Amino acid sequence: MEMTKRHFLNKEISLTDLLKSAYRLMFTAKTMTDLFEQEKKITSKYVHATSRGHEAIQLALGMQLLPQDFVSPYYRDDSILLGIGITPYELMLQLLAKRDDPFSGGRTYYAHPSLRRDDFPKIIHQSSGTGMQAIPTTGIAMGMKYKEETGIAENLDEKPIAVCSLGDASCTEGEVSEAFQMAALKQLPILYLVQDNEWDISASADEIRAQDITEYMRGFNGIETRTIDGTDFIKSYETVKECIKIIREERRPMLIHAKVPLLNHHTSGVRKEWYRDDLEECAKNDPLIKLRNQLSEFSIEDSEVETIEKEVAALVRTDFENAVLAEDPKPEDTYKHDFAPTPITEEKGQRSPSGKIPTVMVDCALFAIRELMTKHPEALLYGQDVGLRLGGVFREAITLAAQFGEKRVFNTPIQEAFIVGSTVGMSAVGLKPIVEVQFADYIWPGLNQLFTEVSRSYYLSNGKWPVSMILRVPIGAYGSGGPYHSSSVESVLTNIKGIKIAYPSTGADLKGLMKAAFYDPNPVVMLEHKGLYWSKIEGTENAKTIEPDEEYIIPFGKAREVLLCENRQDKPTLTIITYGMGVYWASNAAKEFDNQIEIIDLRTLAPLDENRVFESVKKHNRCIVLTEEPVNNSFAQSLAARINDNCFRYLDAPVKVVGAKDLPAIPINSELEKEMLPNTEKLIKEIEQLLKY
Ligand SMILES: Cc1ncc(C[n+]2csc(CCOP(=O)(O)OP(=O)(O)O)c2C)c(N)n1
Ligand SMILES: [Mg+2]
Repeated sequence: MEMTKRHFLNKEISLTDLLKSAYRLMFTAKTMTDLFEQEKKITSKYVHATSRGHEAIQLALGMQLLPQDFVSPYYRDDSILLGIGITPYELMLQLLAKRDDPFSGGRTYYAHPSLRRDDFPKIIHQSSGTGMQAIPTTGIAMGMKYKEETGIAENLDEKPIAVCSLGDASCTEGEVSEAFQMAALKQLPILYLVQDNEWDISASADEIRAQDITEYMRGFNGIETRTIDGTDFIKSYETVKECIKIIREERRPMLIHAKVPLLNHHTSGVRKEWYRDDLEECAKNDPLIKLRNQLSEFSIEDSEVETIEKEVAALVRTDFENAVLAEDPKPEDTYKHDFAPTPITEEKGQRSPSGKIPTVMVDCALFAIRELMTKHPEALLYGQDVGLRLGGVFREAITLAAQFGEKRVFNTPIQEAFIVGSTVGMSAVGLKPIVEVQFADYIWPGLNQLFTEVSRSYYLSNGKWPVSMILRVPIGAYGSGGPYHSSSVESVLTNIKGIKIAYPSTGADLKGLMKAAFYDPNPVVMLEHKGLYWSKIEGTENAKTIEPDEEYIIPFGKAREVLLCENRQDKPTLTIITYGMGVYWASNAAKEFDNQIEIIDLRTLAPLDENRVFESVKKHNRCIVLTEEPVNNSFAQSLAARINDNCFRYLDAPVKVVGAKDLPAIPINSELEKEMLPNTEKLIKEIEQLLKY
């Protein structure tokens, strides 16, 4: 079968040739479904779902996409993949989680693609979370539009589009409506394809939705909808063609609501015979039978059809046998592509250039971003209230919109999921999004995207799609901010593998690390303590530093020596390992002791400068890990465990973790807040205890 996608993109193709090509592919999809069922013993090792019933609309789409397009198929979309030119053999390599699975190298399930080949449409990493592709894919469309509007788009005859495929039930999810909102608001070049089989595993449409997607779309001004029979290949092809043309030319969103029957199991693990009572009815609506009849209507000979079927059957069988024999990944492959290599490995530039006056931390960040945006047209900043009027609730982005314009610095709706998840798509089209959530307390609605999509993209696409983004997060307690404007969240973040996390405690570090974050191909969260932004709290004056020069950059994973002291014979000494506000509690507490305290500021929590930490602990034999978070199950506690593991023989006392009280929230009343949080006085007592040990 030498049917490549170029056949479909050849505009001269006759309708009969198109139908024959489509039939070949549709018959391939069916033959694969049947074979996977027959070979259950082998194929059931890993779960899979197939497109049976949905093939016509899927092929109609896949066959019309261009290499500059992006498509996000969901787990039932193996016919989209066949339609863009992926072979059964390649699909089966993923089915069996083999080493050469072109999508993930055996890391993820069947029909969870990611593709970055020059002559194919592009596919960013696809997760299993239903509906979760909506935001990243809408981010792609937002990136395409940004590039066009700022004059940095590639010059192509036909402009690229993004396509997001969704199951009907996934459209009830909140994140999907965030994506629709943004596509409608910004008029983005995206096609949403909703395949409506009226099933949500075993829950039926009447149980889970108040309206279908056609009705729902009436609430989104500016997304035009086509409602069609998705089992009719010709109708589907024409509708897709019309929509793609509109999107390519008019740069606005469209939605196709395709009604389809689900003919196969929900997945190989959740089987139709357990609960389906509509199978006979659905079988009457089989797109393959319809297409077969259309071939006859267009006078294509039975013998020709039979030849296609025979060729397909032979190919699918051979591909399967070869896929079964293909090698598995090697154990060492497990470790590849956790992070893309960063070019920033050394501290460079001038940290304290002469002739400058100290600058507050919030401005050091602002100046870093200003320098980056001046140099890099691909850099942009968005989030709540960062636009022209306010420049962020902490004025951390003030002047940026005025300087760079409202295309490059703009307000978003209150959509933390969109703010975080859209960076996946923006990064895929070559942009460098700098985004922010307003307070760490409001990172939670964005956390799903950070975990499910952003953090795993590089690893699960086997190194194809790093997500290069910066997420700025104002964090920490500051003057009675109360329970929803004071929280610390680093323990949750450090549990997400695949992201880097900085937590600088001075302006110079914030600027240097912001630069490193920008040039890092991986996702970075910048935790910026609100209480340090202006050094207004007594004892935090040193957060205000000389602003480093433009070249200044600090690699991640290098701690800062805040205060050094010698190991003494006459008196015990100890080291405090800390970050953020802890640096100032420690610095102020150290003044009460006679050269007995060393302070190490981690600066980045992931990666972590373990060596510097262990070195300091081994020198002083006593250690406090100091955090603003409640102690139990915290990042700090886990670091203490690592210190124990690595420095046990050197310790003269248990590693002590000092932090906030284990309570659900930080109360607003200043006395209660003080009671809950650590401070210099409380730390002094802990140090005294440990020195006596
Ligand atoms: C966020 C999330 N919740 C639950 C699931 C489990 N799950 C997998 S498929 C599915 C039903 C999805 O239905 P629909 O979107 O209509 O697609 P269909 O399978 O019908 O094609 C559910 C609930 C999931 N994958 N992701
Ligand atoms: Mg469904």
